[in-house]
Amino acid sequence: MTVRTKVGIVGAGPAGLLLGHLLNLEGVDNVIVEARSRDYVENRIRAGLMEQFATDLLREAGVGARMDREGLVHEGIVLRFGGTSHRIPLTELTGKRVTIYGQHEVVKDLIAARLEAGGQILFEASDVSVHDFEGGTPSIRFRHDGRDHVLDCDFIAGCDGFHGICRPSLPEDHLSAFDRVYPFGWLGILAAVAPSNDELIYASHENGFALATMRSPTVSRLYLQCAPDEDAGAWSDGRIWDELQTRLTDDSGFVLNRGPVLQKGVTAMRSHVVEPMRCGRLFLLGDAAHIVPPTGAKGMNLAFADVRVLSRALAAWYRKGETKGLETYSDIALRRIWKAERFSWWMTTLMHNFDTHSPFERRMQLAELDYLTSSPAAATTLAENYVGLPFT
Ligand code: RFL
Ligand code: PHB
Repeated sequence: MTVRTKVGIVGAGPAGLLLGHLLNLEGVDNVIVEARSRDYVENRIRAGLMEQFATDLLREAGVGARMDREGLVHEGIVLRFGGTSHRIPLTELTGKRVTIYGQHEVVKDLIAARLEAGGQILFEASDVSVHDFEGGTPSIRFRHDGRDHVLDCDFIAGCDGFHGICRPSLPEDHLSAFDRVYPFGWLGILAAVAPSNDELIYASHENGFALATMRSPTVSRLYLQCAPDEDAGAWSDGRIWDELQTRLTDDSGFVLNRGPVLQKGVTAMRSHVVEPMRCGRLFLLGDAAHIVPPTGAKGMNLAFADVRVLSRALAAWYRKGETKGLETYSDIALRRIWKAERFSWWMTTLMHNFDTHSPFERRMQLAELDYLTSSPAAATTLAENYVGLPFT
């Protein structure tokens, strides 16, 4: 079966769903093709922290109501090292706030808005492939409901994440890739227990990094630095809580709330960027083009930033035939991406233990943490990156 649309979107993660929604608001029809089921994408626990621009964008697009009711607004974070806690007052330093609201909740809200507006998402599509985007007649081919489909479109948006098919479909000599693989991962848990602190705690400890974050007033999310190929099954719940308590302890007698572990998993850490993020009529967005280690909480925020730039460019093309936005999409998006890549790499390098580090390098980390938490200029540098740099 052959269907025609203006923009064919591959992937119903945060990038694909928000792009589809913003294009609908501009009257640009689009179809989303997703490999997984609705249930799977709505329950995939990943990001939690949203920059102010991201919450503003969802609100302006009419999909922020539940986020405004249930999201937790934060005005600071805690850095913990050498047994002491130091608060970085994000809002005091930058005027901006960040919000804890699970990525899967954003995904649920965007799917609900699309289906309510009569839009479609083709879940559980298989054998998805992209064609003829270097010429003027792009198409997406896939199987759905036991039948072969062809989606003819003006443009293809590759929003299919790091393991998707869009990026590898580009001619090899078209892309330059930049990579850094870190020699550790994060063991993450979701637990049915109230967060132990109102604000996120980032801890740099001799045993390794730990992060205490949350999803709601009754659900905690916690992470431990571990080996990149760590077997999560080798960690009993008791061992995880004990190690979190060790790494998160400070001199005020901090005690971690413990509760039932709902989910457990290991995430590898890498930085990755491809340039350019366009090939003819195919555009790459979000994790399909770049990933960051989660330390700076930038992945979903960057995906939304790409969507903001491309949705405006496509709207201008359809409204006024303007090509400038499409031509500059990659350069504009990459300026923000590289700064977020730098920040995520820096914060990861600052807070984690590296096997290759000597005691000298550990002292350098501690000296930098001391500087960050005692100099308003240094704290502001961290804060303005953490809350999200302004759009240029
Ligand atoms: P996604 O979310 O990977 O979505 C891609 C979608 O494409 C589908 N797909 C295909 N569909 C059709 N055909 C194919 N061949 C396909 N192949 C794949 C997939 O099923 C999926 O539905 O990419 P997107 O939309 O670019 O969004 C990126 C974010 O998911 C990611 O950057 C964040 O989760 C990163 N991240 C964080 N980002 C933040 O901004 N703040 C955070 O606090 C934060 N914390 C995190 C994170 C990521 C983490 N993990 C697990 C990697 C914490 C963790 C632990
Ligand atoms: C999360 O809430 O999952 C989260 C928050 C901040 C990070 C990474 C993950 O830096």
